[in-house]
Amino acid sequence: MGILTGKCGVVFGVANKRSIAWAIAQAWHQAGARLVFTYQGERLKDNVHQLAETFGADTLILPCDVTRDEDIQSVFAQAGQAFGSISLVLHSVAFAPREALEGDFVSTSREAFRVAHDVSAYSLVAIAREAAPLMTDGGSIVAMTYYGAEKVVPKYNVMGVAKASLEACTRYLAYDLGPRKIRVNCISAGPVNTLAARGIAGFSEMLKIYEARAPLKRNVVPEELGATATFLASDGAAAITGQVLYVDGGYQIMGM
Ligand code: NAD
Ligand code: 0WE
Repeated sequence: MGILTGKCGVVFGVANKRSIAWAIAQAWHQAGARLVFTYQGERLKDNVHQLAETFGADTLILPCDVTRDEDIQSVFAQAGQAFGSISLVLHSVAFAPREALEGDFVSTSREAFRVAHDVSAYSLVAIAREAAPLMTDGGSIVAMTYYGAEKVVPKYNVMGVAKASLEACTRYLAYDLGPRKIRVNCISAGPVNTLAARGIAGFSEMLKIYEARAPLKRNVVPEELGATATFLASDGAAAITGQVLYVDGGYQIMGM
């Protein structure tokens, strides 16, 4: 019996085997949860099927562009039919147009700002709204964030502003949904080499800087994000809501 036995959930944000969402889904599955997966579009369909079907050929795998309300509604309608009620949601989705992560923040276009906030922050609100009616016995919503929400990380730019919004959305959702025993928290991960991180100029230097400065003198590994997300999803975290938990080797505490 795992600590999530009897709990059902929906996972947003698996693109490939390196995705943080996949590490967390594996941990939730190993802890006994039953999961529905979503993928962004046709391009990722085969990838996500290959991964998710390792949990059983009958695993429900649904398309969902989180900028489309009708996609989100359809996912929860089908999850409701499959499971009756749910208690877990993982939000592990972010996007800003590439050019907005390259130049100066001051150059951010209105459109890049809008897209980054729509995909990376508003989507949590839309997902929570559709998930909540299915969380009849309470629930745990977990979203992924990054330190660039709190301090300036050069080139993280509009994503940092969108993550600040995501973290504020987490607190307001925690307030709204708390009376229904639905908890909403963020995990702030140190840098992890995923699709979203690859191709970011200087990413391997960033990994070295974390290794040198973090109290634990190393980077976080995806399994550790899985373990933290499993704790947040479990009844052991029943009194934790609206929080940002840093899983970063301690990097965030440093002043110099
Ligand atoms: P990833 O590329 O594997 O995951 C990002 C996911 O977002 C992909 O699955 C992609 O399909 C999805 N996505 C983007 N736009 C979407 C849309 N319109 N609709 C639906 N899905 C969409 O990379 P990752 O590093 O695993 O990122 C997952 C989360 O972790 C993100 O929120 C990211 O900001 C956060 N995070 C990553 C790091 C890191 O260093 N990799 C550190 C801290 C936080
Ligand atoms: O949240 C992220 C990255 C999210 C992301 C990545 C991309 C790359 C491809 C959002 N949008 C896009 N758009 C693309 O076109 N991280 C926490 C990883 C990350 O990204 C950085 C970082 C870190 C850390 C960008 C600059 C500086 C640091």
